[in-house]
Amino acid sequence: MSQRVLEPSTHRRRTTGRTIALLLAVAPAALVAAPRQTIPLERGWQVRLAPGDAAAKDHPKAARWLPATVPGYVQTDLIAARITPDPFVGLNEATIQWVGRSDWDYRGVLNASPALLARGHVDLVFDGLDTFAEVFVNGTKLLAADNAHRRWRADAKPLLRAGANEIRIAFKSPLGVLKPVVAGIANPLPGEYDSTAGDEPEGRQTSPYIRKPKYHYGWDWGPRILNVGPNGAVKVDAWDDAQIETLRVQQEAVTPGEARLTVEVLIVADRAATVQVDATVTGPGGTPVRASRTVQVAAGENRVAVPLAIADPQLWYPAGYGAQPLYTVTTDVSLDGEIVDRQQRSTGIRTVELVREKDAIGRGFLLKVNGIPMFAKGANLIPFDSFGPGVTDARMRSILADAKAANMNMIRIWGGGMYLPDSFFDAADALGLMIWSDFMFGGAVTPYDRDFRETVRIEAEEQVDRVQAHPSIALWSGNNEVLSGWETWSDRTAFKARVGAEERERVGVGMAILFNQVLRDAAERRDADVPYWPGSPSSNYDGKPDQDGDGDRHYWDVWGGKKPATAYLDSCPRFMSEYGLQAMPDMATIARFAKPKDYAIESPVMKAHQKFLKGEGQGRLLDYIRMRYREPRDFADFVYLSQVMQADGIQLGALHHRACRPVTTGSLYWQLNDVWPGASWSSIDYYGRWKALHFAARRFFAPVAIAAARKESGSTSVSLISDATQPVAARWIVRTIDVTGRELARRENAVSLAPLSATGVGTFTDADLFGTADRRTAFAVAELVIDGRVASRSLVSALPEKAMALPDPGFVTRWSSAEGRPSLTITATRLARALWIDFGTLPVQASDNFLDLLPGESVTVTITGKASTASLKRALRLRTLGAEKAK
Ligand code: BMA
Repeated sequence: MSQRVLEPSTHRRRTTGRTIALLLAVAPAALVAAPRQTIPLERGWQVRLAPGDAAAKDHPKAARWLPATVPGYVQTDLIAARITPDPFVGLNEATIQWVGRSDWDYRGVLNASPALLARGHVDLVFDGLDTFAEVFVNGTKLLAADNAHRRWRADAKPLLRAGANEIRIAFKSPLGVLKPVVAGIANPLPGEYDSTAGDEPEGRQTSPYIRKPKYHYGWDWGPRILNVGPNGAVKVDAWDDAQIETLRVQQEAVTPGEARLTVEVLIVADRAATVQVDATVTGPGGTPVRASRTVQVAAGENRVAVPLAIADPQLWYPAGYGAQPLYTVTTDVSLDGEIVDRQQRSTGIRTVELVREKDAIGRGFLLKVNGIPMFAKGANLIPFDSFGPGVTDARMRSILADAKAANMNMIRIWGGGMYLPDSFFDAADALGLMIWSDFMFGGAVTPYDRDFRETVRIEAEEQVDRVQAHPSIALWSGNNEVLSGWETWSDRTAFKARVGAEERERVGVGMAILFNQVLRDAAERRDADVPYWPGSPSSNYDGKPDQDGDGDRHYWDVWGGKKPATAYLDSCPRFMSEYGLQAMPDMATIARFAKPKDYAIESPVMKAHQKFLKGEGQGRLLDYIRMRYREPRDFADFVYLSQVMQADGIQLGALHHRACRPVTTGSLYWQLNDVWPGASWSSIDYYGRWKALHFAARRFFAPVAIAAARKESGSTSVSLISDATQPVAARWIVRTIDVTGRELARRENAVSLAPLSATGVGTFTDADLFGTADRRTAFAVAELVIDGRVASRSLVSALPEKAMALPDPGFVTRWSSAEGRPSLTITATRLARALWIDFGTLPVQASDNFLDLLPGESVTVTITGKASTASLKRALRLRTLGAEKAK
């Protein structure tokens, strides 16, 4: 097969960098101070097993050159070429493991014109190489890479000739490189999850020693797929005398009358010269503000700061508090009157403060944006896919839009994944979502050697520089669970005992230097506008991590510790950054990876798609269902009940956290999304389908809400919650009704909801609420009424639903059409608890779902997705916790 030529791409796709290729098709030869030219190299790449790799015996087709997607992973190329089956289906995860254990060669051709070769520098830039790679140009080594979270750049000009040039990237298997290293270490560092593929001895993980997305090694919600390949864009970057390496935008001071910004460029110059830096900020109104500086630069790196003042700045607000106006910052660097480079950033003006006041309980964790105290409502984001580089901007945007639709205002990017592209932050900026951004450490204890610290420093500085202008970034955080793990996890306690005091000290101090100095410096110096937090959970080294009274908290006694969801009610943490319950995805999603014969709770396929305790999570799901609900009638009922259990449980926790304001200032449940189709804590599944939890979140995170939380002791507290910045006139009503709608008791009152607060209405015993009513059929209904409309409702029963006598709701349905979409009205004759409007395996979604309907109440939903009304009618099934309608 002949090699194809890499050519500048003509179609648009996501690039992770933000360099603007200046408007030149061909660089004119021998012109001094020509503009920088950036050419993406995306086309014509090929990949094959490295010659001599043992895998060729079993996979001979992989030994021949195959088309490769760049950026991308060899795994997805092999799936596309049908050399290895889709690992998301059935038990196929096992059959892709050989790929990450093999070495791979990529090749492509760079066609260099004389004009290109006349440039002062012709750099090859790799926005990502995952992970151990060597790059050769025409057979000569250009660079070696060993960190998938960094950018790699080298001047290839000395190796290039006019015409075709071969670019080869030789990737070594991450396991192949590190297993012998770890085998030689007496006490290897504790890592994350042990290999489920039998390719690493238990307790001897290689993952602590590599800078690669940690979830590739398998997580408790995702498969083990050790991806290999260029995970970022590959570019040619041609320039002569000077180029802009980074552009940062920093807020110096923001008042209602003026925002003072500093635009800082890092200029890399080839020689000493006089350069002019022009900065322009264009606001939402379109009027540009300009400032210039003429400076003398030396050969090498030069930082030039250009101060700018914007009169009457329009502030960026988180969703729910105001608009999201954005400003465009453009900088031009000129030499001898010619613009040689231009870079652009989109930014927003806002202030972010982390208030850590000491009080009787400990120390708070309150984010203030533009001076407004925030209650953070949201979820934790894991990577969008097992195969990161293939994720489109549209997919990222749609998950974030779904988060906002569920009244979230904050998303935490969890540290076991990868740094996300600018387009992710663009979407968050536009939607008004605050982003809590972990540095990429998933839980493993970190090495303390100098080289490791240095590569992390470079990685962190590059990543902060790249995205710091985005107003959505509200916090940088050092890691996920590394600090709390070091304190309490049993493997770490055993490690500390085993290695003795000196090594224990070295490891502990190494982590403190990394998270409290190296990463703190990278974040605070390069993004001084937002706070740095050394780890999630932590108390900023003021005390032990993961305390209720201080800092942020990951609470896993529910699910991990098997406690019932009511345990969420036992305390008011300062900021709950993780808590969660699992659920199955919908049958429509299950049908994508399983066959009807696999539709059993503990079938091998279902267990393979349940990563918690290697499949034991299925039993845990059943345990949680049995705590409160009926025994599943069949597999589809198990799926339904798992979602009801998850939604009810997280609702209880989230509303309790909101009711704990001002002690508690945030509630981020685990987890928003999935990397593949399977059972997990997500509220949106891999194919974007909302689980019951996501519909519930839209209600329990609504700006005003009523919380009625019953402890197992039998006392129910009722609270009114408002995120509004102004008082809201409302009425609360607590009624006791039976399942036929008979009202047994009623309490109510008019109130003015105080802004940004939670107010207790009262605590009621079961006797107060239910008196002598038959508790098998009685519910307390707490409602918040605003402008005559029920704005929020919570249902409470004295008995778990499994011990109640919930009737068949006696539904009446009516189909119509709204704006060209099928629309369904459902009326309940008797109380319907946890109604799920189910279309089986049809790929559709109802506009609302997981509803409680009181006797006589109706709901109308529209249906989106590909299915005729006739097939919708046929597939429709209305599931509830009540008795099934007699057939
Ligand atoms: C938390 C997270 C993840 C994990 C989740 C569920 O600790 O940080 O590492 O997936 O729990 O177990």
